Amino acid sequence: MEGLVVKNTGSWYMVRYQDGVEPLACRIKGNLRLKGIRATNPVAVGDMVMVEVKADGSAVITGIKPRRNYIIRRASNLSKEYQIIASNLDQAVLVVTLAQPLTNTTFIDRFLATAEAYRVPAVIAINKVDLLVEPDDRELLEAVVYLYRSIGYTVIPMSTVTGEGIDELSKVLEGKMSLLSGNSGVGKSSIINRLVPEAGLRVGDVSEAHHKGMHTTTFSEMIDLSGTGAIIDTPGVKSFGTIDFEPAEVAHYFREIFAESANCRYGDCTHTHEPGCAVLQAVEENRISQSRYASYLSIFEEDPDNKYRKPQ
Ligand SMILES: Nc1nc2c(ncn2[C@@H]2O[C@H](COP(=O)(O)OP(=O)(O)OP(=O)(O)O)[C@@H](O)[C@H]2O)c(=O)[nH]1
Ligand SMILES: [Mg+2]
Ligand SMILES: [Zn+2]
Repeated sequence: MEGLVVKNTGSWYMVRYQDGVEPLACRIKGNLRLKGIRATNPVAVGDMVMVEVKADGSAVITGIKPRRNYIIRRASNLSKEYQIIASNLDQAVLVVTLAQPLTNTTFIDRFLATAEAYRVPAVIAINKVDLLVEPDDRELLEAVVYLYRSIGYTVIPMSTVTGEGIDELSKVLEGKMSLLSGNSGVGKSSIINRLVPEAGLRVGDVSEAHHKGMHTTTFSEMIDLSGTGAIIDTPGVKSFGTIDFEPAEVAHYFREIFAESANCRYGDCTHTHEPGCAVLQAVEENRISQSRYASYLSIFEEDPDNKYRKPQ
Protein backbone atom coordinates (compact mmCIF):
# COMPACT_ATOMS: atom_id res chain seq x y z
CA MET A 1 0.00 0.00 0.00
CA GLU A 2 0.87 3.66 -0.24
CA GLY A 3 1.00 6.41 2.32
CA LEU A 4 2.27 9.79 3.47
CA VAL A 5 5.11 10.14 5.98
CA VAL A 6 3.77 12.37 8.76
CA LYS A 7 6.44 11.89 11.41
CA ASN A 8 10.02 10.80 11.65
CA THR A 9 11.17 9.63 15.06
CA GLY A 10 14.65 8.61 14.03
CA SER A 11 14.28 4.88 13.59
CA TRP A 12 10.50 4.87 13.01
CA TYR A 13 8.52 6.59 10.31
CA MET A 14 4.83 7.18 10.90
CA VAL A 15 2.89 6.66 7.67
CA ARG A 16 -0.70 7.80 7.13
CA TYR A 17 -2.32 5.40 4.69
CA GLN A 18 -5.98 6.16 5.33
CA ASP A 19 -7.77 9.27 6.62
CA GLY A 20 -9.00 9.01 10.17
CA VAL A 21 -6.87 5.96 10.92
CA GLU A 22 -3.83 6.05 13.21
CA PRO A 23 -0.61 6.27 11.18
CA LEU A 24 1.37 3.06 10.85
CA ALA A 25 4.82 2.82 12.45
CA CYS A 26 7.24 1.66 9.74
CA ARG A 27 10.91 0.80 9.46
CA ILE A 28 12.91 1.33 6.29
CA LYS A 29 13.99 -1.52 4.10
CA GLY A 30 17.75 -1.98 4.40
CA ASN A 31 18.77 -1.23 0.83
CA LEU A 32 16.72 1.97 0.77
CA ARG A 33 19.39 3.50 2.99
CA LEU A 34 22.07 2.77 0.44
CA LYS A 35 20.27 4.59 -2.34
CA GLY A 36 20.33 7.90 -0.47
CA ILE A 37 23.92 7.28 0.43
CA ARG A 38 24.82 10.82 1.48
CA ALA A 39 21.55 11.58 3.24
CA THR A 40 21.35 11.18 6.99
CA ASN A 41 17.63 10.53 6.44
CA PRO A 42 16.67 8.67 3.28
CA VAL A 43 12.98 9.20 4.02
CA ALA A 44 11.58 12.61 4.99
CA VAL A 45 8.28 13.93 6.31
CA GLY A 46 6.14 14.75 3.28
CA ASP A 47 7.36 11.75 1.28
CA MET A 48 4.83 9.48 -0.39
CA VAL A 49 6.04 5.96 0.24
CA MET A 50 5.26 2.37 -0.61
CA VAL A 51 4.70 0.19 2.44
CA GLU A 52 4.73 -3.57 2.80
CA VAL A 53 3.02 -5.14 5.80
CA LYS A 54 4.61 -8.44 6.78
CA ALA A 55 2.81 -11.52 8.06
CA ASP A 56 3.91 -10.69 11.62
CA GLY A 57 2.23 -7.27 11.32
CA SER A 58 5.45 -5.27 11.03
CA ALA A 59 5.51 -2.61 8.30
CA VAL A 60 8.42 -1.69 6.05
CA ILE A 61 8.89 1.23 3.68
CA THR A 62 10.04 -0.33 0.43
CA GLY A 63 10.17 2.70 -1.83
CA ILE A 64 9.72 6.46 -2.15
CA LYS A 65 7.63 8.04 -4.90
CA PRO A 66 9.45 10.78 -6.83
CA ARG A 67 9.54 14.02 -4.83
CA ARG A 68 7.91 17.12 -6.31
CA ASN A 69 10.46 19.22 -4.41
CA TYR A 70 12.22 19.33 -1.04
CA ILE A 71 14.34 21.47 1.24
CA ILE A 72 17.80 20.11 1.89
CA ARG A 73 20.77 21.28 3.94
CA ARG A 74 24.32 20.24 4.54
CA ALA A 75 24.45 18.73 8.02
CA SER A 76 27.29 21.10 8.92
CA ASN A 77 29.34 23.56 6.90
CA LEU A 78 32.14 21.13 6.11
CA SER A 79 30.14 17.96 6.07
CA LYS A 80 29.52 15.94 2.94
CA GLU A 81 26.37 14.55 4.46
CA TYR A 82 23.07 16.18 3.84
CA GLN A 83 19.67 16.17 5.45
CA ILE A 84 16.34 16.37 3.65
CA ILE A 85 14.26 18.59 5.92
CA ALA A 86 10.88 17.90 4.27
CA SER A 87 9.47 17.14 0.84
CA ASN A 88 6.49 17.79 -1.44
CA LEU A 89 5.92 21.30 -0.14
CA ASP A 90 3.75 24.17 -1.31
CA GLN A 91 5.90 26.59 0.65
CA ALA A 92 8.54 26.96 3.33
CA VAL A 93 8.08 29.40 6.20
CA LEU A 94 11.39 30.50 7.63
CA VAL A 95 10.90 31.60 11.24
CA VAL A 96 13.49 34.13 12.35
CA THR A 97 13.89 36.31 15.44
CA LEU A 98 15.80 39.53 15.96
CA ALA A 99 16.18 38.92 19.70
CA GLN A 100 16.37 35.81 21.89
CA PRO A 101 17.97 34.52 19.70
CA LEU A 102 19.17 36.78 16.87
CA THR A 103 18.99 34.89 13.58
CA ASN A 104 21.98 35.80 11.43
CA THR A 105 21.41 37.09 7.93
CA THR A 106 23.71 34.50 6.34
CA PHE A 107 21.44 31.80 7.70
CA ILE A 108 18.35 33.57 6.31
CA ASP A 109 19.88 34.08 2.89
CA ARG A 110 21.23 30.54 2.58
CA PHE A 111 17.81 29.18 3.43
CA LEU A 112 16.16 31.47 0.88
CA ALA A 113 18.73 30.55 -1.78
CA THR A 114 18.08 26.86 -1.18
CA ALA A 115 14.34 27.40 -1.43
CA GLU A 116 14.89 29.20 -4.76
CA ALA A 117 17.17 26.44 -6.01
CA TYR A 118 14.67 23.71 -5.16
CA ARG A 119 11.67 25.78 -6.29
CA VAL A 120 9.90 26.02 -2.97
CA PRO A 121 8.25 29.44 -2.43
CA ALA A 122 9.57 30.94 0.82
CA VAL A 123 7.88 33.20 3.36
CA ILE A 124 9.66 34.90 6.27
CA ALA A 125 7.97 35.05 9.68
CA ILE A 126 9.72 37.38 12.12
CA ASN A 127 8.58 36.08 15.50
CA LYS A 128 8.92 37.56 19.01
CA VAL A 129 8.42 41.14 17.83
CA ASP A 130 6.91 41.77 21.31
CA LEU A 131 10.52 41.79 22.54
CA LEU A 132 11.50 44.61 20.18
CA VAL A 133 10.62 47.69 22.20
CA GLU A 134 13.72 49.88 22.21
CA PRO A 135 13.99 52.34 19.28
CA ASP A 136 17.11 50.53 18.02
CA ASP A 137 15.25 47.23 17.94
CA ARG A 138 12.27 48.74 16.12
CA GLU A 139 14.65 50.22 13.56
CA LEU A 140 16.32 46.87 13.01
CA LEU A 141 12.90 45.26 12.55
CA GLU A 142 11.86 47.88 10.01
CA ALA A 143 15.10 47.48 8.10
CA VAL A 144 14.81 43.70 7.89
CA VAL A 145 11.14 43.84 6.87
CA TYR A 146 11.93 46.45 4.21
CA LEU A 147 14.95 44.55 2.86
CA TYR A 148 13.19 41.25 2.26
CA ARG A 149 9.94 42.80 1.03
CA SER A 150 11.88 44.88 -1.47
CA ILE A 151 13.42 41.68 -2.84
CA GLY A 152 9.92 40.25 -3.24
CA TYR A 153 9.41 37.99 -0.22
CA THR A 154 6.32 37.97 1.97
CA VAL A 155 7.42 39.04 5.46
CA ILE A 156 5.15 38.62 8.48
CA PRO A 157 6.17 40.31 11.75
CA MET A 158 4.48 38.33 14.49
CA SER A 159 4.32 37.28 18.12
CA THR A 160 2.78 34.24 19.75
CA VAL A 161 2.58 36.29 22.95
CA THR A 162 0.49 39.23 21.65
CA GLY A 163 -1.06 37.38 18.71
CA GLU A 164 0.23 39.96 16.22
CA GLY A 165 0.57 38.50 12.72
CA ILE A 166 -1.16 35.20 13.56
CA ASP A 167 -4.16 35.88 11.31
CA GLU A 168 -1.91 36.92 8.45
CA LEU A 169 0.17 33.77 8.83
CA SER A 170 -3.02 31.69 9.02
CA LYS A 171 -4.13 33.06 5.66
CA VAL A 172 -0.76 32.32 4.09
CA LEU A 173 -0.94 28.71 5.35
CA GLU A 174 -4.57 28.03 4.39
CA GLY A 175 -4.93 25.04 2.09
CA LYS A 176 -1.20 24.52 1.70
CA MET A 177 1.47 22.07 2.80
CA SER A 178 4.01 24.25 4.60
CA LEU A 179 7.34 23.64 6.26
CA LEU A 180 8.27 25.62 9.36
CA SER A 181 12.03 25.90 9.73
CA GLY A 182 14.56 28.07 11.54
CA ASN A 183 17.05 28.21 14.40
CA SER A 184 16.26 26.51 17.67
CA GLY A 185 14.23 28.64 20.09
CA VAL A 186 12.67 31.03 17.55
CA GLY A 187 9.20 29.73 18.41
CA LYS A 188 8.27 27.30 15.62
CA SER A 189 6.39 24.91 17.91
CA SER A 190 4.83 27.84 19.81
CA ILE A 191 3.45 29.16 16.52
CA ILE A 192 1.88 25.81 15.66
CA ASN A 193 0.37 25.52 19.14
CA ARG A 194 -1.17 28.95 18.67
CA LEU A 195 -2.62 27.94 15.28
CA VAL A 196 -3.70 24.44 16.33
CA PRO A 197 -4.14 24.42 20.13
CA GLU A 198 -4.87 20.68 20.23
CA ALA A 199 -1.43 19.98 18.71
CA GLY A 200 0.04 20.39 22.21
CA LEU A 201 3.64 20.50 20.99
CA ARG A 202 6.40 20.79 23.55
CA VAL A 203 7.97 24.24 23.62
CA GLY A 204 11.21 25.38 25.17
CA ASP A 205 11.42 26.55 28.76
CA VAL A 206 11.89 30.33 28.89
CA SER A 207 14.73 30.00 31.37
CA GLU A 208 16.51 27.49 29.15
CA ALA A 209 15.78 29.23 25.86
CA HIS A 210 19.26 30.69 25.61
CA HIS A 211 21.31 27.66 26.39
CA LYS A 212 23.35 26.68 23.39
CA GLY A 213 22.62 23.35 21.83
CA MET A 214 19.16 23.13 23.36
CA HIS A 215 16.66 21.65 20.97
CA THR A 216 13.15 21.21 22.24
CA THR A 217 11.73 19.62 19.11
CA THR A 218 13.80 16.60 18.17
CA PHE A 219 11.72 15.07 15.38
CA SER A 220 9.84 16.39 12.38
CA GLU A 221 6.09 16.11 12.46
CA MET A 222 3.21 17.10 10.18
CA ILE A 223 0.23 18.72 11.89
CA ASP A 224 -3.12 19.27 10.16
CA LEU A 225 -4.37 22.84 10.31
CA SER A 226 -7.83 23.58 11.68
CA GLY A 227 -9.05 24.45 8.17
CA THR A 228 -7.38 22.80 5.20
CA GLY A 229 -3.67 22.33 4.77
CA ALA A 230 -0.93 21.13 7.07
CA ILE A 231 2.26 22.39 8.61
CA ILE A 232 5.48 20.55 9.37
CA ASP A 233 7.26 21.30 12.66
CA THR A 234 10.98 20.58 12.52
CA PRO A 235 13.89 20.58 14.97
CA GLY A 236 15.83 23.83 14.99
CA VAL A 237 18.90 23.99 12.80
CA LYS A 238 22.06 25.90 13.73
CA SER A 239 23.56 26.45 10.33
CA PHE A 240 22.38 26.09 6.81
CA GLY A 241 24.91 24.65 4.39
CA THR A 242 23.91 24.80 0.74
CA ILE A 243 24.26 21.76 -1.46
CA ASP A 244 25.82 21.34 -4.86
CA PHE A 245 25.45 24.88 -6.12
CA GLU A 246 27.54 25.47 -9.21
CA PRO A 247 29.39 28.78 -8.71
CA ALA A 248 27.76 30.23 -11.81
CA GLU A 249 24.32 29.28 -10.45
CA VAL A 250 24.57 30.99 -7.07
CA ALA A 251 23.53 34.39 -8.40
CA HIS A 252 20.33 32.87 -9.76
CA TYR A 253 19.17 32.18 -6.22
CA PHE A 254 19.56 35.78 -5.05
CA ARG A 255 16.75 37.50 -6.94
CA GLU A 256 18.04 41.06 -6.77
CA ILE A 257 21.63 40.01 -7.58
CA PHE A 258 20.40 38.00 -10.54
CA ALA A 259 18.36 40.94 -11.84
CA GLU A 260 21.40 43.23 -11.62
CA SER A 261 23.77 40.69 -13.19
CA ALA A 262 22.09 41.20 -16.56
CA ASN A 263 24.08 44.44 -16.76
CA CYS A 264 27.54 42.98 -16.01
CA ARG A 265 30.14 43.43 -18.73
CA TYR A 266 31.10 39.74 -18.85
CA GLY A 267 28.61 36.93 -19.25
CA ASP A 268 30.60 34.71 -16.88
CA CYS A 269 30.99 37.43 -14.24
CA THR A 270 31.23 35.98 -10.71
CA HIS A 271 30.45 39.41 -9.21
CA THR A 272 33.52 39.27 -7.00
CA HIS A 273 36.24 41.34 -8.70
CA GLU A 274 35.46 41.81 -12.40
CA PRO A 275 35.62 45.20 -14.07
CA GLY A 276 32.25 46.40 -15.28
CA CYS A 277 30.41 44.28 -12.71
CA ALA A 278 26.93 45.76 -12.24
CA VAL A 279 26.41 43.80 -9.01
CA LEU A 280 29.50 45.27 -7.33
CA GLN A 281 28.38 48.70 -8.43
CA ALA A 282 24.89 48.14 -7.02
CA VAL A 283 26.43 47.07 -3.69
CA GLU A 284 28.55 50.21 -3.73
CA GLU A 285 25.44 52.31 -4.34
CA ASN A 286 23.43 50.44 -1.69
CA ARG A 287 20.90 49.16 -4.19
CA ILE A 288 21.95 45.64 -3.16
CA SER A 289 22.38 45.22 0.60
CA GLN A 290 25.82 44.50 2.06
CA SER A 291 24.41 41.63 4.08
CA ARG A 292 22.83 39.94 1.07
CA TYR A 293 26.04 40.31 -0.90
CA ALA A 294 28.07 38.92 2.02
CA SER A 295 25.73 35.90 2.08
CA TYR A 296 26.21 35.45 -1.65
CA LEU A 297 29.99 35.39 -1.13
CA SER A 298 29.74 33.03 1.82
CA ILE A 299 28.28 30.34 -0.39
CA PHE A 300 31.43 30.44 -2.52
CA GLU A 301 33.83 30.63 0.36
CA GLU A 302 32.43 27.98 2.68
CA ASP A 303 31.22 25.42 0.23
CA PRO A 304 33.77 22.56 0.25
CA ASP A 305 32.60 21.43 -3.19
CA ASN A 306 33.19 24.82 -4.67
CA LYS A 307 35.57 24.78 -7.58
CA TYR A 308 35.82 28.53 -7.66
CA ARG A 309 38.56 30.29 -5.73
CA LYS A 310 38.79 34.01 -5.19
CA PRO A 311 41.97 35.41 -6.79
CA GLN A 312 44.54 36.54 -4.15
N1 LIG B 1 8.69 36.74 23.87
C1 LIG B 1 8.29 35.77 23.08
N2 LIG B 1 8.66 34.49 23.34
C2 LIG B 1 8.23 33.53 22.50
C3 LIG B 1 7.43 33.80 21.38
N3 LIG B 1 7.20 32.63 20.71
C4 LIG B 1 7.83 31.68 21.43
N4 LIG B 1 8.45 32.20 22.50
C5 LIG B 1 9.26 31.47 23.51
O1 LIG B 1 10.45 31.02 22.88
C6 LIG B 1 10.90 29.80 23.47
C7 LIG B 1 11.17 28.76 22.41
O2 LIG B 1 9.95 28.42 21.76
P1 LIG B 1 9.75 27.05 20.95
O3 LIG B 1 8.40 27.13 20.33
O4 LIG B 1 10.07 25.88 21.77
O5 LIG B 1 10.89 27.25 19.82
P2 LIG B 1 11.25 26.24 18.62
O6 LIG B 1 11.59 27.10 17.46
O7 LIG B 1 10.18 25.25 18.41
O8 LIG B 1 12.59 25.55 19.17
P3 LIG B 1 13.19 24.08 18.77
O9 LIG B 1 12.09 23.09 18.91
O10 LIG B 1 14.32 23.87 19.74
O11 LIG B 1 13.69 24.21 17.36
C8 LIG B 1 9.81 29.39 24.44
O12 LIG B 1 10.21 29.76 25.73
C9 LIG B 1 8.61 30.20 24.00
O13 LIG B 1 7.70 30.45 25.05
C10 LIG B 1 7.06 35.17 21.12
O14 LIG B 1 6.37 35.52 20.16
N5 LIG B 1 7.53 36.09 22.01
MG1 LIG C 1 10.14 23.22 18.48
ZN1 LIG D 1 29.03 40.90 -12.10
